[in-house]
Order: sequence, then C-alpha cells, then structure tokens
Amino acid sequence: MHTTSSLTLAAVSAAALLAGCGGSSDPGLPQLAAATPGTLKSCGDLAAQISFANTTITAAKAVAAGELTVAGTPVRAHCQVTGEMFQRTSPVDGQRYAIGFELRLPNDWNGRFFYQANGGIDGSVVTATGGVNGGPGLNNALNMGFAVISSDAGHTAAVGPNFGVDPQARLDYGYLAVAKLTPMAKSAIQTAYGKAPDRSYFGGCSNGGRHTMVAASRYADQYDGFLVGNPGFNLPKAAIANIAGARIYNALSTTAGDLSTGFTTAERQLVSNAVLAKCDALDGATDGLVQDTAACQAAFNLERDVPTCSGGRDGSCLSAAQKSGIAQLFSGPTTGSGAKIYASFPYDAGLAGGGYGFWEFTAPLVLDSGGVGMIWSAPPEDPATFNGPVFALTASLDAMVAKVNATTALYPESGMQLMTPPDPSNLSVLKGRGAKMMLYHGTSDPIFSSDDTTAWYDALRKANGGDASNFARFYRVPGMNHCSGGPATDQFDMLTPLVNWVEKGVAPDTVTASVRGAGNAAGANADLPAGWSASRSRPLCPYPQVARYNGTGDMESASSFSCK
Ligand SMILES: [Ca+2]
Ligand SMILES: [Ca+2]
Repeated sequence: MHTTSSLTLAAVSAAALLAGCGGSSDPGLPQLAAATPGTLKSCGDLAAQISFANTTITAAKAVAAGELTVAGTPVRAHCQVTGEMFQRTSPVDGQRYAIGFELRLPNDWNGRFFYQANGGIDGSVVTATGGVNGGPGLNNALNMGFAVISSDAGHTAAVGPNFGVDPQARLDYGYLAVAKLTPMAKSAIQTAYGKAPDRSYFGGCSNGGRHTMVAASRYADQYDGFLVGNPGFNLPKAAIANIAGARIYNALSTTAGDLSTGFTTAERQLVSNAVLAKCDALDGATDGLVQDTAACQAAFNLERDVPTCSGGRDGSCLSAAQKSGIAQLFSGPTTGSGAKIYASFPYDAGLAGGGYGFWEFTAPLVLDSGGVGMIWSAPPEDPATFNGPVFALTASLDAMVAKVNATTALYPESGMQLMTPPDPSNLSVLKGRGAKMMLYHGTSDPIFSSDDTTAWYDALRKANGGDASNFARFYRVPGMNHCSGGPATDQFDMLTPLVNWVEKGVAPDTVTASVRGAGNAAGANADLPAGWSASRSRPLCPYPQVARYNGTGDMESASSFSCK
C-alpha cells in the first residue's frame, strides 16, 4: 500500500507516453547492474577491524531484531558502528570539532548503501534508519536491508549555529562531510561484508534534500540514486526571505512579539478555504486537495477572493494591510532595490496547520536568524552578542543578502557557494553514468518553496533538450507542508521505485501516497480534515502531470485518479 503503483488503465497509457519520451529503457543511457546481497561477518570485531584514515571507531554494538522499532515495526538485526572523523581543535574559536557518525549494518544485507542526509543545521547523529520519504514512513532503508550512515555533518548541536565561526565546520556542513564520510563508509562496508556496496543511494528532506541535491551535483560519481525531499537548495536565500516574512507578520501582529497574531489560525483557514473555493474542483474532484497547482495560481486572487474587513479583524476577513503583506509573502519578499530575495510560493490549501505556523512565526526568529547571521554570513556576527530574534527583526535585509554572497580571507567560500549545488541544472555526470533522481515537494511548504524546485526542474528539462524524465522525476505533493503534515497524502515510499529505476530500468510513473489517518502506525497527521477517510490515497504524479479524478469511483482511493 505504501509502495508504488496501483495503475489504472489511464495511468498505464500515461506511463506508455512517458516511456515514449525517454523512459528507463532509454538506449542512450547506461543500465546499472542490480545489487546482490551479503551477510555480516561479525559485529563485535568491527570496532577493531575497520581502519580508515582520520577515523576513530568508538563502538560496534549488535542490535537484535526488534530492539529498534520504526513506526511500530521491528527493525531487522544489525550492527551499530559509531565513530568520528577528523577530530580537531579550531584555531579560530578554540572549540573541538569532529564529524560524528553512526553506520548501521544489517546482518542480512541487500548489497546497498544509503547515506541518510539530515535536516535543520545538522549537529546530531540521528538514528541511521534511512527514511523512504519526508513524512514519517512505514518502512525504512535499514529494515529493507541497506547499510545506512547518518552524521552530525561536523559539529554538535550544543554549539547551535555558532559553529559557523569556524570556516572548516561551515564547509563540512555545506558539502565536505559527505566527501569525507562516503569513502570511509564504503571501506567499512567492504570490511564488514567482504565487498563494497554494489549500489549507493543518498536521500533526505529539507536540509537533507539540499544535501542530496548538492551531492547529485558534486558527488554523482559516488552515488547511483538520489531521493530529494522539499529541498532547501537555496537555503541562505530562503532563510532571508523567511526573515522578511517575519517582519511582515510582526507589523501585522496585534500582540507585540507574537507574530502568529499577524495571521491567525482562523485567518489562515479563511485563505485556505478561499483557495479551495477557486481551485479544488479544477482537478475534477472537490476533495480538499488542489492537484493543479499551476491552474490554481491563475484562478485565485487574494485581493478579490478573500473578504476585506470593514471593521475589526475577527477571522472572517483580512484587513487591507494583511492582504498587501500576505500577497507579498506569496509573491516573494524583495530587497530594497526590488530584487526578489528567494522564490514565490504557490497558493494552496495547507496554510492552517501547526507546522505551517512554526515555520512562519517561530523559525525566522530562532532558526533562520542563526543560519544567516552565524553560518552563512561572511564574516559572521559576533557570537558573544548575537541575538537571533533581534537580528531577524532589525538587521538590514539587504546587508544579509550581501553577506551570504560575500567572502573574506578567513571565509573564502560564501554561504551561497558552500550551501548550494555549484551548477544546479547540470546533472550530466549523474545522467551519463545511469544514475537517477526522484524529488518531491509539498506545495504548502512555507519555508522552501515548491515554486523554486519547479523552476529548477524546468531549467533541468531545458538543459536536457526539454525532457529530463529519463533520469530525474519531480513529484509535487498537494497540501503537504514542510516534509510532512498539512491536509495531504504525506506517506509514501519513493526509495523502492528509485531502486527499481536505477537497478532494473523500471522508470517510476505514479507513486501512491496515503494519508496518515487515525491509527496510522507512523503517527496520525493532526492536519487532516474531518471528512477524509483514514486511508485516503492519491497518485503522486511526475511533473508536469496532475492527478485528475476519473469522473467515477471512490474519491478516497488513488485508483479513481489518473496522472494527466
Ligand atoms: Ca481537488
Ligand atoms: Ca515563509
């Protein structure tokens, strides 16, 4: 249910069309061989046996089947190897740094390696189970038999964003930790199983999606499949735009210091409902989901379609000032000279939930501020006096934009250089060796815009003669917020279809996604509307296709929709 295709006849013909314009069996691209399984020789001995330059293995611990569970499901028996690479003391801030990691090696191995790229500003060795999508999934790469690595990307969470003072820690976080960990992990796998991984995969959401796009650009010679979720591949710019948004909310707020009063939950629901009134039926189903994102942007007009308050704000209208400010948020905040800082955001139905509020009202003050001020600015702010909320609400936006693009002698790569793919629409190495990429992005993500990913994918198509579908496919997830949540079918497995594409030449068409309704093993999604069934499913469609209702059939089932 959480995997791949329940294809209708119409979807089959759509698949045939896609294959016609250059699907998996594209004779121009190499076909990579399938991985073959292996067996872990021993666990306890690995701490002594794994030997790699600049690497300290601190423990190798056998984890019995079921000792670890994901979504209530026991994870298979494996060996948890923990360690550090490149321990050092920074000459700049005097702090100790290292690239901490864990590598989980299943006893029964499928021959594959998965690099689990983590979110936020990294800093924690998140349990290396290997997510198959952004929202909590029912399965995981480790339990599928992958050897999975996870790392803190070269700093600990204890220092917060202040690791940005150390130039090396910046680079490790940006892209170099991957370059150091990858050959070490492959060597450790060779030691553990007697052979290196046959196939290697890389995946994550948010900053993890950014890591994955950067790896696809920089390290496509070392990985065969890339699973990109809600990517912040222009993270410094996105963070500044989100800070600009915080100022708009601050100016609209009715309680000083509480940005959420600038655009209340009732008002966000009002706008969501107005979007649905104009856009829901465009896909043939009045079901609370806006599948045709592009048509919706033409159909919906905030000024026209939401009532303007004649008196005070009471949740049934927006003030004129709110309309103006919120329209700016969606069109994309600009610098003093009128240049767009980041991207536009599409109007969609998923504005009312708690996750949306967190990213809009809290993150700019406590996350984006530290990223911009300490990690990506050259030079960084003074950590002794830096105050995130004050910085976010008072520092010059134009200066922020200038500083994330600046370099100094001590910080020779700008924040934009170290965080973003060097040449984003050039994936010629990836494509040329037969590697594949699958991407997804929630259209109600308020921090990283699906418009940015759409524009990138359009540029990728353009750079490949108008069609990139023979090596990269992009799926929009209507209603989904940042990696999960929102009124959305946010549970799906994109790793299995990616492996099938890479290793069997089976190009993915629709990916079936489900809601996390009451009783879902990975946790129920609090943002689901009351009228939806607890098991609603929808096809996710490869862009530019849109999931449209067939006109008959159960509206709760993916089988009643086709990608067109
Ligand atoms: Ca609809
Ligand atoms: Ca935002």
